Amino acid sequence: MTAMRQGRHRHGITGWAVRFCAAVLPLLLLLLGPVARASDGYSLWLGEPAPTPAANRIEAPAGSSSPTIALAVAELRRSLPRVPMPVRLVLADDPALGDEGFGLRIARSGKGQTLLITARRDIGLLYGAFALVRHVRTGGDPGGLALTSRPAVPLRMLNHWDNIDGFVERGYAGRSLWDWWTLPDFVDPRYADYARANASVGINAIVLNNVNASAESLTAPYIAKAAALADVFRPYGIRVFLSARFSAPQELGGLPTADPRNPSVAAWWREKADEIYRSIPDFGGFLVKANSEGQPGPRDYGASHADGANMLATALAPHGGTVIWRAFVYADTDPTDRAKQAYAEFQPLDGRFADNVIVQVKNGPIDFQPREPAHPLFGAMPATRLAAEFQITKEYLGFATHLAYLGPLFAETLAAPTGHRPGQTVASTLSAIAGVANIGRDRDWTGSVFNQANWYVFGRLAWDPALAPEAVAREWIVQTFGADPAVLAAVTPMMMQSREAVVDYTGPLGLAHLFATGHHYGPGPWVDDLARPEWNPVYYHRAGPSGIGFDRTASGSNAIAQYAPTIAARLARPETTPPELLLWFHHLPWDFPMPGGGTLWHELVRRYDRGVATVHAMRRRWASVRRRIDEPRWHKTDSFLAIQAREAAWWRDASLAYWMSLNHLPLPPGSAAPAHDLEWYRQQRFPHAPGNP
Ligand code: BDP
Repeated sequence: MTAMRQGRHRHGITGWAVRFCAAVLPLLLLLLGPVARASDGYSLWLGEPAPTPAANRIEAPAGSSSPTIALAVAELRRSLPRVPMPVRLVLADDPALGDEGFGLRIARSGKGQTLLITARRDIGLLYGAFALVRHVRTGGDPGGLALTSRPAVPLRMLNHWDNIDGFVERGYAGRSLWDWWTLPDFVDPRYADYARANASVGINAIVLNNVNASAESLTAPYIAKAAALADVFRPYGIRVFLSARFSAPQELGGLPTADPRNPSVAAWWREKADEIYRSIPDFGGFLVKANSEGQPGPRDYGASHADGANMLATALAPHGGTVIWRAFVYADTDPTDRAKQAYAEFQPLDGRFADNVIVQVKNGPIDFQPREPAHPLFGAMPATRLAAEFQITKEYLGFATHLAYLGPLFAETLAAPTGHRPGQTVASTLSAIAGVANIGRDRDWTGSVFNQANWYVFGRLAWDPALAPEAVAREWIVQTFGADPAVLAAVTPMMMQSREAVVDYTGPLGLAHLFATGHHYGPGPWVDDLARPEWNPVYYHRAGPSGIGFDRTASGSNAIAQYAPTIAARLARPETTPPELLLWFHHLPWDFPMPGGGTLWHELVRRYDRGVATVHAMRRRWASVRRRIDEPRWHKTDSFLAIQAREAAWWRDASLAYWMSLNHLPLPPGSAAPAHDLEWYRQQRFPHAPGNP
């Protein structure tokens, strides 16, 4: 302010000219083109750097410097729109801010106002810088700022399912971002851009490799490659983890066993941990998928998951590392309901895991379906640290092509009451939140611009699970497409309705896992010939001439008994079960009367039709903003919505054709017949669908 005033006095005419241009130019630009600058999506929600650097005065903390502080200053210089006061970064020992939190406030003094970003540690200053930029870029008034913010959970992690050959399991955005071949010699500048995007939403941990891990990731050359990435990520507050194959002592160490109780196995892991920490002093630890879908694990030796996890935890403990042990287990040798198996195996181990073990539980009891009830383990292991695992990549929600904003899905689980303690939600039981990344080497990172919103909302909710998904959608829209109110008005409802649309056209009323085999692309509710019973969609829907749905009440698998009594009591009766989960918990006759007055069959059809109609509505809304969004992003999204409309109709038609072959009921009046007969849908083959290992 002071500098500007002096300038005006010294150069009277120029000053006027500058002020005139400053006032008129933005107006002119607005009139000239509602169409935003062409974007290939690379800059994500962070926006292109301002063409002329903003003239903000940024003051680094007196007497301290670090690479992280330098990044915070650089971020403010690059991205903060002009604010009418200097911005000062201050390190202050305020316990209210925690280790990663920050405060934003205005300090007034004789000389005027200063915008203060305060934090206890430099990473808090970087988070504060990103928060300030977000606040101003989304239209917030910097003058009224007075907030403190700290993350709800300490570990906010992305799990990459990236193989070392560059393939990404369930990845739909191209090859792996990590070029393992040229690492560590060539460090792609893109790695820093990736880290910056993560830091901007508070993600602070990255698992580099697939949970279906190759032991080779733990060899010296790959440790050196991981160390090069860790060096890039460190200033952004991000720690690197590796998925560890449980049988690595055999494969790499030549030991005859991987039994966790064998002293030479434990010694092998201790040495391996020491070796990793020599290269990556802040290594986060191991993520382990054990005894699940063919992966080796302690159960191979009659040892428990706790035995396996604790042995690794002992190896990491001297270095401050953590074991993230996945609870996603099910076995074909176990004839009980697959939805019950993780709880059955893990809940009895509560209290037996070491302090530096976190048990990572998928959001629902089956497998990342478009809708699942919350997993019964949340709240049921009070003496164990838990993580919730979400899938950001859309294996079951239309790959990269369907527009499905996952904020409502994430928030639904995080806000779900556990019933174990008054007021306890899933979010309040967590020590960590993990998301299976949707990121690859595509120029736009995630295969579509709208998939970027899922990366974004994952980070924002991991930081603060109480945020409303709609508010996060709005801030993402403004940062991604600009502040055009017409865009906000059209795109917000598109995003907010999109996940429910996918539920409607793939599996309404609590149906789940009806996907085609292997690649999970498209419908396959009729599949009944796979080796393991619980791989077959018919296992999940149990439809026949008289009804449909999985009875998980006391008369069936009694999975409901794994929930706290208050919740189990509600789920015990169809009348008190939320309609969205009806057929997840109940097997009901096709003519079961629904609350709205119609039959179950009619309600099912109505929802399939609603899903298809919502996608058409999304297309119309997108068409309405054609001239307001740059051509590359508008066009790609438009093409993808056309694919989604076609595939939504396919899902609806194939599913209805199949249900009708079982129940022989007519469609309700006004509902169109499927485009093809059932046989046609059954014959569709997609051997090259992406992401399939
Ligand atoms: C399933 C995926 C499979 C993963 C598995 C897991 O189909 O590719 O390996 O989850 O989470 O959803 O381990």
